[in-house]
Amino acid sequence: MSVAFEADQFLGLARGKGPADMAVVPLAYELTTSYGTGAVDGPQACVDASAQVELYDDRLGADLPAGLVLHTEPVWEGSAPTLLAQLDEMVDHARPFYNGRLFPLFLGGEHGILPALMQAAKSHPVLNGDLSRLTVVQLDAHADLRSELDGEPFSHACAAARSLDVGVGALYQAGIRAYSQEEARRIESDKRITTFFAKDTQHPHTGGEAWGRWLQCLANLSGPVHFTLDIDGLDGALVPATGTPVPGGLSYWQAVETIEALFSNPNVVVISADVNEIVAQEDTPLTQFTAACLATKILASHVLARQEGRWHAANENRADGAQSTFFSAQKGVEFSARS
Ligand SMILES: [Mn+2]
Repeated sequence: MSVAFEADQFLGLARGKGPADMAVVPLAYELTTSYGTGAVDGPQACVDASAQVELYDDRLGADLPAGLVLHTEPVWEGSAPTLLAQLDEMVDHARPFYNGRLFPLFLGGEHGILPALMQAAKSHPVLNGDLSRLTVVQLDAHADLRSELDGEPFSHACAAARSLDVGVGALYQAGIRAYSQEEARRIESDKRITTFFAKDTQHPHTGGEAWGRWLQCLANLSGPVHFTLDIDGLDGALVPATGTPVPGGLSYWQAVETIEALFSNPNVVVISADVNEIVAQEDTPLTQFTAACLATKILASHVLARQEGRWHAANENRADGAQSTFFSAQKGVEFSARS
């Protein structure tokens, strides 16, 4: 069977017929980058690179989209004049993808997108306005737990801290190897945070044991999860164009193993994911292609979760209509209240 190739669609897939089951949502957002720039063009570069990714997934045993409908949203670009107003715009853009029927995969853009996505996730039927039920699983070189960077509390360097501030219940992070004293103290003191440091999981002799504990941690999770993959969690050699590439990071297969462990946990429903800090590399497409391969693994793992009955749980206890009043009342409050 020949399938029409569509250049602007993720994986080059033909536009699906009927309502979408999964959506790739590119967010061209870059306002607080502190080192290398270019994250604004990353999402489109990732969509372009995805045309070269194999559709076949070994765990799925089939080609994507494996009977489901994948929708690729046009690239979103914020137009509001301030950072906080752009985050509000992003919440409005992301919210429809949290209707409980779709699995959204957001492509960033700097990691500063995360608190906006969490704000939007509140309207997911399985959370029904209570973000404390949500766990965030993060792969990253940076803890992203600063109270502010360069005076900006919504900097990409604060993404995890602001997500906890808007109400996320628990945070599990791995790959962490660049963080401040303030962040080290917060990791020690905040009971919601569990951190696996790269110096332990990547240790040449004992790394395997530490990595095993991370996988065990993922296996013990339950309830709704958002997976946030900052590609700088990978070793800098794999993603040299990302804003702040850091040596000593995760291997590609550790990222794949994390995704597979999370999506195959029978007690977890992964309601959404994002792959962020993608920057278009010019001499070779390695950075954006690596991001596209992991984004594809996320989609394949979601399809498998549906096939094995781990997605219907997301639609139980649906409270139709509850989201509209909740958000019209909340709109803008958290993100305009700067301390
Ligand atoms: Mn980050």
